Amino acid sequence: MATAGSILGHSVLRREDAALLVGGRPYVDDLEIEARSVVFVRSDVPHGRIISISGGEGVYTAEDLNIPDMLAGPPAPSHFGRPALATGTVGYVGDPVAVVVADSLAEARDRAERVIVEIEELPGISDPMAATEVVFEVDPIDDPGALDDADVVVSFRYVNHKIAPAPMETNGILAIPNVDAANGRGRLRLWVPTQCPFSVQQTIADCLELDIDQIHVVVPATGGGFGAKGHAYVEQVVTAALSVRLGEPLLWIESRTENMLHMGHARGQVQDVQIGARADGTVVGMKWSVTQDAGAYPDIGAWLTFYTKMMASGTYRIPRIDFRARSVVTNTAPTGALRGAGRPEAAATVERAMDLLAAELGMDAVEVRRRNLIETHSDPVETPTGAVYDSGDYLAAMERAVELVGYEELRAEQAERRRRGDRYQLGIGVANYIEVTGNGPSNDFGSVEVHDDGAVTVLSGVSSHGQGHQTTYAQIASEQLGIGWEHITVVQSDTDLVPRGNGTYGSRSLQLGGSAIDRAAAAVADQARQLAAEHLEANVDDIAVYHGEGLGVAGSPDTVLSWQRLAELASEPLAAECDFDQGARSYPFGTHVAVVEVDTETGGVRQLRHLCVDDCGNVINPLLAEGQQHGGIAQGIAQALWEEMVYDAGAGPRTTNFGDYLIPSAAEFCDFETHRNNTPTPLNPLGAKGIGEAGTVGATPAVQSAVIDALAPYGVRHLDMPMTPEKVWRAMTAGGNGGSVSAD
Ligand code: MCN
Repeated sequence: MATAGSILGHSVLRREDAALLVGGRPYVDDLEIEARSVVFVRSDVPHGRIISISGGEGVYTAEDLNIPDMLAGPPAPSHFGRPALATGTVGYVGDPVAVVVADSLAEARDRAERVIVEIEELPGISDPMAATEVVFEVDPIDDPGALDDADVVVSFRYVNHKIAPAPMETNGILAIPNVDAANGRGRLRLWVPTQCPFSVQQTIADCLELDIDQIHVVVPATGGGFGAKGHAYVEQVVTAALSVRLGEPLLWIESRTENMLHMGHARGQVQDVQIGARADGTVVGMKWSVTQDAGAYPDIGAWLTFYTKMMASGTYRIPRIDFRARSVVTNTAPTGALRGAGRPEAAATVERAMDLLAAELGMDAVEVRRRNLIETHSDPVETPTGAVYDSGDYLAAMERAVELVGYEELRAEQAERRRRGDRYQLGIGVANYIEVTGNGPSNDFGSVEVHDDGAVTVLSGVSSHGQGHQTTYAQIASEQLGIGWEHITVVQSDTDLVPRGNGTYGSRSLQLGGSAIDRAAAAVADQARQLAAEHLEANVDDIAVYHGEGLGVAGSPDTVLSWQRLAELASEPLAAECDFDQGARSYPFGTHVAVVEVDTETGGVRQLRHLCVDDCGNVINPLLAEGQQHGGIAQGIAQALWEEMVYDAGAGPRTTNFGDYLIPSAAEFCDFETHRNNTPTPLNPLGAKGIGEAGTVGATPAVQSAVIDALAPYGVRHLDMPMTPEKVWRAMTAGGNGGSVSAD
């Protein structure tokens, strides 16, 4: 990507970090604005009928507030919705039932504890396979004969268990009203840690029946979202509504336990899958029957099976696929989006299928993959589930990964350890993945303006919450204008300062938001070129950008006009905006290899290596891209080995804090060996695909595969995640499968 003298492709240090480290950019709970506190009274039973709620000073119920049902927001189907506060019934532990306002957080908590909610308990369901209420079904692909040409068919059940987003900063909102409750005029200012300020603005305007321009959303520093802060939460709507009603600033900050109970959990799929192949390992087809746990109210997660279907053939030439998926209601927290959102659920299963097939045919796991990978392509390729892969070189990623990791040597060491009956058995897992990025609307907003002093302001419709957009977007504008990135201010995350945008999720921000800035900056550079040509009486084609100086005739540095001078000469501001529309999604891909050691006496798993070759096309900032690889890998490994949101059979939650829910620290991981290949996408001017979710899609199946591989001598072919020492030990000592696999 980088040309000589280009700033693109360079690891510019994150300019946002200094302020974050010294508290220069506050989080919502640190804003020094006087506000009363809001605390929610929540259901402590999984399912039941509300008989009564004791009121009292500062206590409000659904009846008092009368807020319309909240929609999960696009792209979820329009019939998805939930009441802001429970009405009639409660659906899960943590379901907000009433809200309390008091002068301090301590007082609000005390009062909330004194509210008596009488509930007649109903049976709670946590097992999606026992649930009967279906809220969504993807359009099925009916191909009953998908496996007809197979010599061998492997059938298995894959459980992709629920995990919690667990961002470091819990949820919250600060609402400052300046609205006349009598006539509804005025404005409401909201500080919300969110990925999507414009969608929060829209939802709150709808629920409060205010005009959209009466709502001003500002996103303060946000301590991670991971997909879960992609839409407004009921507590944010209620707090906003109450602040208008009471005419005073209100602050709601969630506790860690509330966050664990309430913030959209993820994955939660049970998949019954069959893969069929010829005796030489060539796959002929797959059949999928998916049950998605939607939780108590259908939210984004109920709809994400759409992506699982789209990605159901992975990186492979699978000519026939039969697919159906239904989303069912249980008495658990609503299922939401979490890093990967629907795609890890496909990749993990396709990779498991490849491993099971290899085991069934007695083939090497890499060899069976090699035989089935889609050929290198720079033109789009359509899969049987309707995904249109933009560009890819899957074999190159896999061959590079196995080469770098020393696959053959590792297999030899594994054989040696097996031969000598080593207490520590080696496991090697290789997983190819492909995922879809640039999700949601295929467009986003960017603008560039050069001021009189030659400084530049860039506006962006996406909203960074850890990804480092301040840095990459300055690089992109700098590249086009030749103005040092330190003179470029990037503004986002404020609905008053930025006219429109769709937010940050689905690894869309660079390819859509970044391309919008690239195009807007190119337009400004053109304006300046034109102006310089007129002023210098030169041909516009002869005008060149002099980095750090301005524009002048190519080869004649003494003609250079500084940006200040150009701004002075311009009759209109040097400015442009762009709603860049990519028109299609992009498909980054890669290969992850995990090497683990299983202690056969304890079942403990030790990671020895984790290596990846990710391909997200051109990279603007390798430092940031690598940071994303690291974060994603950590979350991906954590799902395979530790994290699980556990509910008991009656839907009582068991993992409600970081004592029970095993969120890892950096100390738990081996070093990550991150590599990248570069297959640019033709879809945008940067040639860039997303990297934000690569790790959660690729790392999980590699680690799962590695642990199962270590257990092969014990007759284990499959084991459900998370692969805790107890589960590993039981599978090993039982001498069989920790899950359900059969072949015919
Ligand atoms: N980048 C790059 N070259 C590429 C692709 C990306 O230099 N070819 C850079 C981008 O400029 C950006 C970063 O890498 O600074 C991520 O870009 P992108 O892949 O476009 O992803 P988004 O910015 O849209 O971020 C969303 C993605 C998602 S969907 C989740 S979930 C996630 C993630 O990012 N949540 C995160 N990473 C996170 N990182 C942090 N710290 N916190 C979260 O909540």
